[in-house]
Amino acid sequence: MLEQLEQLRLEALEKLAAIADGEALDGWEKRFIGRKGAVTEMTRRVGELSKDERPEFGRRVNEIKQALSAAYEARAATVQSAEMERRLASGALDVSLPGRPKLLGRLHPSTQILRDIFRIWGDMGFQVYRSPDVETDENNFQLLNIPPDHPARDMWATFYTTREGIILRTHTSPGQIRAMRQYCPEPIRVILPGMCYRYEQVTARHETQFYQVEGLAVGNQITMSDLKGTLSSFTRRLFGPERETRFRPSYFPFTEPSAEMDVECILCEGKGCAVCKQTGWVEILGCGMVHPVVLQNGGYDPAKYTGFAFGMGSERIAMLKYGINDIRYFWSNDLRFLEQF
Ligand code: FA5
Repeated sequence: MLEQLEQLRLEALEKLAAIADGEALDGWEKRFIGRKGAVTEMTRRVGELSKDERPEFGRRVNEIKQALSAAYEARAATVQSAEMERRLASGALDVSLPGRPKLLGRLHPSTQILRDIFRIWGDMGFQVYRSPDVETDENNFQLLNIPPDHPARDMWATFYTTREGIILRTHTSPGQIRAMRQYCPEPIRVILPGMCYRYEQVTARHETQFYQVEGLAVGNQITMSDLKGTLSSFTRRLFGPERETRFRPSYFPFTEPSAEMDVECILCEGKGCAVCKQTGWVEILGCGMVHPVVLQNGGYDPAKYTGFAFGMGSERIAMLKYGINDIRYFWSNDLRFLEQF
């Protein structure tokens, strides 16, 4: 038996010396020194020996088991470091290469200009009032003094939905009715920002969806000079005091009198170009004194209250402020454009 034991020791050491990977090493451990391994099996055979031979055999088995365990540990360390070196060599990492920069998101130019606009109106005491993109025909038109079949409806090419009387808002003006009905009879000073939708021919100045920022002030002594003064103060703060502006008489069914405000074209410095249709001016907003019918629809008595309202296109304003010559850039998702802001 002692001889068998010795042979087992030599065979185990010989096999161990030839092992080069972790998997073979595990197999070796199971085969020779594991719970069901050959050396453990030998200890169980001690009963086959005479009483005198047993102590000597037991001692020797233990010695061999310890020696093989130590040899196993040493081999495992060598195999592991060889494997690590192999892995490093195959997936070589050049630490001197520059890292990959993390791409940071940025605010869309439309969002940036909206925030500029909110800040200025906030400074002038106007709070933001949100109203929905999907509106009723009643709020978008009828309560704004535009009955069904009124020719003024042609001013807003409308996207209809499959639900009778439900449309995508063509302007932010329906928010005026919502704000008035919520705050009546309190005085109001709000801006109503939001996306508007029109079934229009897309050109350098017209998109089918664009932001508007509506404004509404209602009180008991508000006049047209308040409207002109407030809007002039806004454009001075946004574009700087040197930029020329002008009011032109206009027509909206929900304001009387009505006007439009133009800003001198920044792209051609007022000389005339494609963006300003060779006029030197770009229209940025419509405005006027809230029509008595609309005040009444909002719950205010037009004999006691007056108000002014305006609706500005914020992409048009961004075009003027940043010298952008085509509104189509805003929603075409071209990173070369977006990354400039
Ligand atoms: C209106 O929508 C009125 N609701 C504005 C108003 C509000 C008047 C309150 C009186 C009182 P208008 O259709 O002109 O008006 O649009 C207002 C502004 O929105 C325009 O001056 C322009 O800056 C912008 N705008 C209009 N249509 C487009 C379009 N297709 N693409 C981009 N901007 C547009």
